[in-house]
Amino acid sequence: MNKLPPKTIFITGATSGFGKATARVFNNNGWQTIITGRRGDRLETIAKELGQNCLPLAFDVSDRKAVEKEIENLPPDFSNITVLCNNAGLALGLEGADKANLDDWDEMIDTNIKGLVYCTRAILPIMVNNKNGHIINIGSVAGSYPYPGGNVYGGTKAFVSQFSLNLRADLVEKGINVTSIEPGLAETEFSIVRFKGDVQKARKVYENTTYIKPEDVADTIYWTANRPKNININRIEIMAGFQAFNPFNIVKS
Ligand code: NDP
Ligand code: 8X3
Repeated sequence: MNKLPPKTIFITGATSGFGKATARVFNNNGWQTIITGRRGDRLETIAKELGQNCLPLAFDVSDRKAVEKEIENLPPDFSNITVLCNNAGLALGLEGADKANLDDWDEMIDTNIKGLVYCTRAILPIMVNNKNGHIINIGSVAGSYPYPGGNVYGGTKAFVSQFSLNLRADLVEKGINVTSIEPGLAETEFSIVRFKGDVQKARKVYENTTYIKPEDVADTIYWTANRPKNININRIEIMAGFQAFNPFNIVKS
């Protein structure tokens, strides 16, 4: 009997955190794994660890032409993408809106919104042609619950959540599933990036608490990608066991 061809996942932001853990889970389960990010040296190291079923592609998701070129030039063995995991993203700064750096806002919008949209649009024709595929977008609890300093970061993640639902509305008749996975506090390089390399400040975020591990998110992505076709998981929100909601901030004079 002929064996089914291996499935292929395309993961953005696989040089660290959720993306790297996700690459490991899928690859260990026999999936062909396309790992992407800007740091090519890291991609090479991960590709060496994962072996021949892994294809590293170094590019910036916010560079529309680069995204289109990389996807147009996928080697035939890796071109039948089954799952696109739009994970690349970042928060920059935690200043209030009146003090925030506009360049940081631009970069978050360019990466978390435009990058995600570019990758989605470039890969969709492959899925539509195959009448099969699953887009798994990484949002955040910050897209549903505001917090001081979350401003544009939270806004970009609200976009991810709503864009995912609208994508699903467009793609339901084409056999393509769409899911938005929305985690809370997780220890990755996220806070080091947010605080521009200040490791001490980043470490404080995770002090004396229990947070989500990158492997927890990777397992959730793997579970989502392996549901039977008669269901679509629209949205999953995950918080750390010791994270919950704040009361409203009522300012009294
Ligand atoms: P990390 O900083 O550990 O990983 C972010 C990844 O995104 C890196 O691989 C980075 O690769 C990649 N990336 C960033 N900018 C670009 C770009 N312009 N082009 C290509 N790749 C890029 O953080 P996380 O793993 O935590 O973050 C992954 C996703 O999860 C993000 O979308 C984040 O917003 C979201 N999230 C994180 C939470 C957390 O608490 N950690 C909670 C909820 C959601 P490189 O620098 O090599 O380009
Ligand atoms: C990352 C989680 O709460 O730091 O998206 O914004 S949070």
